[in-house]
Amino acid sequence: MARSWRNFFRRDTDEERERSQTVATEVLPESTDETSDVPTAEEVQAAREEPVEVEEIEEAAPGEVEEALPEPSEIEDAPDAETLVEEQESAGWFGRLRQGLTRSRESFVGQLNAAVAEFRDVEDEEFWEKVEEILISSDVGVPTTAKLVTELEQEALERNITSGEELRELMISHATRMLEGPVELDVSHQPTVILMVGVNGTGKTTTIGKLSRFLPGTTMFAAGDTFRAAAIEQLQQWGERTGTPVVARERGADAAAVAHDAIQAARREGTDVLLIDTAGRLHTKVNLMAELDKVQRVIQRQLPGAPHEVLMTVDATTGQNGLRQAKMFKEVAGLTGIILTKLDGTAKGGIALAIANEVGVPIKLISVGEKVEDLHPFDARQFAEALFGDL
Ligand SMILES: Nc1nc2c(ncn2[C@@H]2O[C@H](COP(=O)(O)OP(=O)(O)OP(=O)(O)O)[C@@H](O)[C@H]2O)c(=O)[nH]1
Ligand SMILES: [Mg+2]
Repeated sequence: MARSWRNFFRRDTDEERERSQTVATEVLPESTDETSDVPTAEEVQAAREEPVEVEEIEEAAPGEVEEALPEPSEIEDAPDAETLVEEQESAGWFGRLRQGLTRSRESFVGQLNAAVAEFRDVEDEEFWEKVEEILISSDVGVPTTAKLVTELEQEALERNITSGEELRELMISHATRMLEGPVELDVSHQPTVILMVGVNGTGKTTTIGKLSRFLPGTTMFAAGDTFRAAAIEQLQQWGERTGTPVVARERGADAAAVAHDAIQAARREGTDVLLIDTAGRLHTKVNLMAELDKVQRVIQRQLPGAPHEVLMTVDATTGQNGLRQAKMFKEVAGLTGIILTKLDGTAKGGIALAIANEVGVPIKLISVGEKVEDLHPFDARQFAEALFGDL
């Protein structure tokens, strides 16, 4: 089944999962020595209930957070999530995706088409060199291209493929396999905390705004980018547009303190999903990473198990640079997913393959434009078809 918003959010609660795990453990053999150190469910629960200390963070003065929280405004003309999903699907997401990938398809797929049209013989080394060249020039990158071409060549040889059409189908299935990953977004917690990270200008704030339109239940934003001028206002505008309350402090405030306030507010208000924005740039990269680390620690201490998702926006137009950034953020921030943005602005959509193959974090969402409906759950097969399919 193609990935859509309807099967994108995982909503089963901790309780439901625990119940299914209990059933599973009942059939397990008696515990062995290695497992005897594992705490019992009661011990885990007791540990969870211990008061959590947050030393670095000053508590917000009474009323301070409330003041910062505007009442969700009525959003006229804005359809609810269900209607929005229906509109996006009925308008044909695949068409929009193909449209978004036009530049990529026109450049490298055009070249690939020409090469494949001439394909006759699997043992034609020149043909494979040409394919390699095309893939590398569209940012698939050297290691990923080598892997893909080796696999393709091997299977084409085994199956004695002689037609360009069969070869294209093979390319689509190999690319699909490479792009596939656990795509679902875990929104089963109360509140679920999603931390948005990434280099400046890659689309963090915009994606928070867009994503909130599709999320089930109630949402809240936290303006954790306290560094860039106008970053707080930008998120507040999204808050107004989407009817979402925004927790913010003044510019220059401690980002971890904002996250702390926001978790308190989300708990108090019974919010389903809290989306935390972060800075993409600080004075130095070391500062940025230290800040992200502190934000994460404060979140974890306040809400064990959170953040439940750490999503990184990667700007597809930055190509191999984006790939390097993703590897770095994975080390520091422990990513759970990548959101590949601005695919409409590049002729090098092949970067998706490099990211999927080399970073080891699934691409969960893609964006092919600035509008809300340009954001969509990532579907490996659909993407490979849109990229390699006939022009
Ligand atoms: N064409 C196109 N533009 C996009 C897409 N996603 C985001 N943008 C634009 O990219 C610009 C930067 O987006 P932001 O959301 O402000 O990026 P950011 O990561 O929050 O940037 P900083 O706050 O500076 O760290 C905005 O003008 C967005 O509208 C996309 O998929 N396609
Ligand atoms: Mg931003």
